[in-house]
Amino acid sequence: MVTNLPAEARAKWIKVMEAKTPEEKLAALQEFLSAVPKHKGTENLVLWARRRMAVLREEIEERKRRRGGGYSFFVEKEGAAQMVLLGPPNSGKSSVLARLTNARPLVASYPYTTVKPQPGMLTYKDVQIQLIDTPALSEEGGGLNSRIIGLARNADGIIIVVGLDEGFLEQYRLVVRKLEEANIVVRKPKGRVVVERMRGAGDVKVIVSGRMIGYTVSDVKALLRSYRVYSALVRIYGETTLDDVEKAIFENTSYKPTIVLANKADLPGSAVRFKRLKKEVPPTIPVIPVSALRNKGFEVVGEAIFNVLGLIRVYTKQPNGEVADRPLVLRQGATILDVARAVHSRLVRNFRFAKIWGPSAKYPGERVGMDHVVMDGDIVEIHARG
Ligand SMILES: Nc1nc2c(ncn2[C@@H]2O[C@H](COP(=O)(O)OP(=O)(O)OP(=O)(O)O)[C@@H](O)[C@H]2O)c(=O)[nH]1
Ligand SMILES: [Mg+2]
Repeated sequence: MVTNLPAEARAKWIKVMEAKTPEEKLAALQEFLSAVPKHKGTENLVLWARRRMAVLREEIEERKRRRGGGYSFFVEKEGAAQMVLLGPPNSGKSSVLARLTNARPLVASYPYTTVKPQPGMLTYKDVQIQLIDTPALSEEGGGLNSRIIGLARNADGIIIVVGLDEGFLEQYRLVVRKLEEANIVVRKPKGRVVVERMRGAGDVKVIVSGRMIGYTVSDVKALLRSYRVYSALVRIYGETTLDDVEKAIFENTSYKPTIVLANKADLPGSAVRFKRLKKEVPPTIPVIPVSALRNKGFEVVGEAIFNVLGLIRVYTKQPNGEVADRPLVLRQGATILDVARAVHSRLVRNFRFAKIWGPSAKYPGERVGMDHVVMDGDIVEIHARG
C-alpha cells in the first residue's frame, strides 16, 4: 500500500505514533498529511488519514462534552464484553434490546425514538454481555452519526439491526458504509498484525502464530527500520502479507466482530428478503432472522455473540478446593498466563505449574506450564510458591 513514502513523511509518521493526546495526534497527522505526495499510489493513505482526523476531532469534542459536564454518549463497560446495536431508524433496535435484556427502552412507530444510548445486560452460559441501544444512524446524521460510531469504536463488537421491510439492503449498506468512513471494518480479516512500540533501546521482537505469506521476519524488521521503529513487539496472527504489517504500522483499520439481526421476520415477504440479505453479508458474519414482535429467533443470539467474540470460559479452583461458580471470561488463544493474570499478579510472579481438567487437558489433572493454551470449559488449578 504505502510503498515509497518519502523519508520526510516517514519521519512525520513517527510523530503521529508518539503523540499521546488526541490533540497532539491530530496536529501530527495534519503535518504528516502535508508531507505525503498526492498521487494515485497514496490515494488510500490520504483518504484514511483524513478519516482518522475526522474521528479524532469527534473524540476531542466528546471529551470536552464529558469534562464540561455536558451530555456524553460514553457508556462504562460492564460484564465480560460490550456490544453496540447499530441500525437505521425504526429497524427495531430498541425492541431487540428489550427482548434480549432486562432493559425496557422506549419503542415507537415513529423514527428517531431513541435519542441516547441505553445499556442492558444479556446472560449467556454464566457470562454477562452488555448490549447498548443507540439512536438511529442515517445518511444525513452528521455529528450524531459520529457519536454513535464512537460507541462502536469503544465496544468489543457490533450487532447490526436491520428490518426485513422495504429498503432492507440499503439499511445494511448504510451501517457498513458509516463504519467504513470511520475506518472500522466488520469483515473478519484473514490475519492480524499488532505492532506495539516499546520504550527505550531494545529490539524488534516478532511473535508469529500463523502463516506469513511471501515475507520473513527480517522483512518485518527492515520495514520497521524504514519507519525508524527500532524497538517494538510485533504479533502476527493468521494469514498475513507484508502489506498487512505496513497497514498495522499505520493503525489503518480496526476490525469489530459483528453479527447481523434481520428483524421483522414476521412480515410478509421477509423470507425472500432474508435470503437476499444473507447473500450480501460476508460469509464470516452470522445473519440471524428474528422477530421482536413475536419474540422469535432470540434463543441463538447469545451463542452467536459468544462465538463471534471468541469468548471462552475458564473455571479456576484452589488446590484441594472447590471449583469457582463463576467463570473467568477470556478470549480464544488465552494461555495459563492469562488465567494467572486475571486471578492475581502474585500467581504470575510465583508460578510453579498448573493442573487442568476439561477440553484442553490430555488427561484429567494434566500438569502444564504458563504457555498452555486453555479452552472453553477448562478447570484450572494454579500452584504458586508461598
Ligand atoms: N412487524 C414488526 N414490527 C416490529 C418488530 N420489531 C419492532 N417493530 C416495530 O417497529 C417500530 C420501531 O421499533 P423500535 O424498536 O422503536 O425501532 P428502533 O430501531 O429502536 O427505532 P429508533 O429508535 O427510532 O431508531 C415499532 O413500531 C415496533 O413496534 C418486528 O419484529 N416486527
Ligand atoms: Mg430505538
